[in-house]
Amino acid sequence: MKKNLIYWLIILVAAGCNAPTPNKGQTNESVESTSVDISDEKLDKLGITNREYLSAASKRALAWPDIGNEWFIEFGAVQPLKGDLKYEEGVVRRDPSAMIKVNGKYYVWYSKSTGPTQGFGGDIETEKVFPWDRCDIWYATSEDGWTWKEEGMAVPRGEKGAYDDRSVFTVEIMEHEGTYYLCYQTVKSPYNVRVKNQVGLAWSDSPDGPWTKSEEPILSPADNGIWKGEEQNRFLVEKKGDFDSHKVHDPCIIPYKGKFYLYYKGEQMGEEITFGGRQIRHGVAIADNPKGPYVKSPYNPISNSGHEICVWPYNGGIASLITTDGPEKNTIQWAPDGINFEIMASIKDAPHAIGLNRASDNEKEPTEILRWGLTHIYNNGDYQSIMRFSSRRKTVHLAKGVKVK
Ligand code: AAL
Repeated sequence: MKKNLIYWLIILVAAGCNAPTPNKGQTNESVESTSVDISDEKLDKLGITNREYLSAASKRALAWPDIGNEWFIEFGAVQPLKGDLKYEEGVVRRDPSAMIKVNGKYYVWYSKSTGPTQGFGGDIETEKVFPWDRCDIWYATSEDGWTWKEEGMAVPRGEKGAYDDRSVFTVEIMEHEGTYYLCYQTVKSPYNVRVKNQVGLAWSDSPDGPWTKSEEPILSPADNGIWKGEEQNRFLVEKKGDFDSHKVHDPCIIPYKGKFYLYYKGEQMGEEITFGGRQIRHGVAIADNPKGPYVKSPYNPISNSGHEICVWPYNGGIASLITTDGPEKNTIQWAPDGINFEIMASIKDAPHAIGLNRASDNEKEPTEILRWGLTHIYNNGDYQSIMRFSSRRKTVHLAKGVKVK
């Protein structure tokens, strides 16, 4: 144990000494790492030739945690759905919620709108600025997860003047003690590029509704950013503010440790492109009751990358699929406490906007819940449809015809 600790200290110091110097002209004191206490087995596993000459990459590899391939998966090609949820020209169906199973039927909720997107160049009072603008929340049911029946609207946009009068979209479902909760994004008109996005909640004692909406949002962006000037430009700021100073998105509530953890994506005023792409991070807000009040964790942000929230309980902690944006995109992470996430696997081609299958046995193995579920694709710039994804664990890489016992 003690030897282990000394070994890690040496590795961390060695890795730290060789931290990159990103700017031209700056010098980096080159420290040779010699006599590093690493086992022969470890060197052999990592294929490192000479312990006296460790490259920066080898030092990083030596600092990796000793985990197996239990979290590593590969996604298959996405498949179209049948019935009412197959692609329909002129209709946007996107951002599916998780699926839950009630009385033998899968239920899913999603954002639905009609007509093309005009964008921000014209009259934002009358036009549609994004495919997710002017949406209501609809739902569908299925017996097998392939053929779906659209059942109707679940949650409409609010009355003129309400916080959700422009669009309600990107919904998630949670069932707790016989009550169903939908949490979703909201926008109030006018939908300009600086508009703040919030989170609303609706509840019902049946997945078929009727739904009661919260009178106020349950989550709002941090209000410590300052726009620069009056121009409609979301990149111009005096001060950026917290990671979620502009938008709180993709809400997903998980009952956890006797409380309710609302995971969400933050967008920041003055968002930049980093060396990993868009500056997108996740946060969590915690409540004693499903309806709130939700209090943002002081540890936020709890990711430095990612896009849509895709989280599930596993082995006493919370797992999270990190996609699309940031230096740690395309990883699966896990936090023993729901807050301090570490990378467990690095994957590729993760589907977007995943709707997990909450009816699956998520404790069977780390990624069991990702065996199949829902996602969306862009059929074109105007219209999106819901699709089905699948994944499999990969533990060996074999040529065609080769069999291993
Ligand atoms: C999605 C989500 C949110 C955004 C938009 C619709 O991928 O992150 O829902 O607002 O795109």
